[in-house]
Amino acid sequence: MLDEVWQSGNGWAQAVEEGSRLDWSWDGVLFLGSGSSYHLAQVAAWLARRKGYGAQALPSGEVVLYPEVAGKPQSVVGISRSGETTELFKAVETLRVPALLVTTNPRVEPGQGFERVVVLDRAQEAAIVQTRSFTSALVLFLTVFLGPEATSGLPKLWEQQAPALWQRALAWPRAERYFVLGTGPAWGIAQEAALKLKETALVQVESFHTLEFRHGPMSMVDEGTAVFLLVPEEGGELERAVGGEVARLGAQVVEVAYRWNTLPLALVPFQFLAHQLATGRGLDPDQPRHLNYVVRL
Ligand code: F1P
Repeated sequence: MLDEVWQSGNGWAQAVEEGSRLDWSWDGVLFLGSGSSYHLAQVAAWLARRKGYGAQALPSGEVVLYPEVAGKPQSVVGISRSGETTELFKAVETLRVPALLVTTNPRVEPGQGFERVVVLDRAQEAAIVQTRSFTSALVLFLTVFLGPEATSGLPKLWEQQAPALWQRALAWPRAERYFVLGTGPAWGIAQEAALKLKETALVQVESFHTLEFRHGPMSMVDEGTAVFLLVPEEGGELERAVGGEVARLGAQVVEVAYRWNTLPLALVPFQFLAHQLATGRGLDPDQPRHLNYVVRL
């Protein structure tokens, strides 16, 4: 896991190239995925909607169970690191609309409902938990919806900032309970950050939309709590106000500032923290409990 995170830059560079030449009609797209890939589907759908495209994201499993809730999408964009997750292929088979697959698996070819496949093979990983495959596919969608000018500098920024991001995670609080909060494009990132800590280090962690936190979950806050607040560099007053309130309730609050095009750099410290917490608890980050590389039904 850790070696693969350190080598994230190659996958990001490939994602900028692939994203720059990816032409797909984005209107009416249903983004599908499972686990980490569903979190990414939410970020991609948010970026597409912000550009004015009708787009939504659903867990592939939800479409397998209730295809009617998918409505009538113009097309599907499936996200699957392995390119083998059964739920995704069953969902696409059911919907029978044009479909594009984003994967890191070079053995996957068009077929099984997918007419196009984008392969980020430089982001392939052996570790069971997703790290650089997630951030690379994120760079792909940021390139598509923000433009290559917004992401072309990311691989270099990664090389420059990676050691400092490791140190940042080392300096982050250790607590009995963690919350990761985010809004807009960072809501999916908050869910992924929480999943990383959960599946790798088995810690008590949840993610919420920041402004939803007052509507109940804040009851859980006390001195034993650390709250990570993903907040846009510009603006973010409403989100920061939540940070102020939970700090007054005794929580350790960590602000993680981001711009839309630097979201991958906001997520990586959580991948480092997951590894640090796991090894700190005597767990093997490369052998997460009850988790397989591919979920086949
Ligand atoms: C999705 C996924 C991963 C999780 C584990 C099991 O896989 O849920 O998010 O970390 O590896 O599979 P994929 O469809 O993206 O390959």
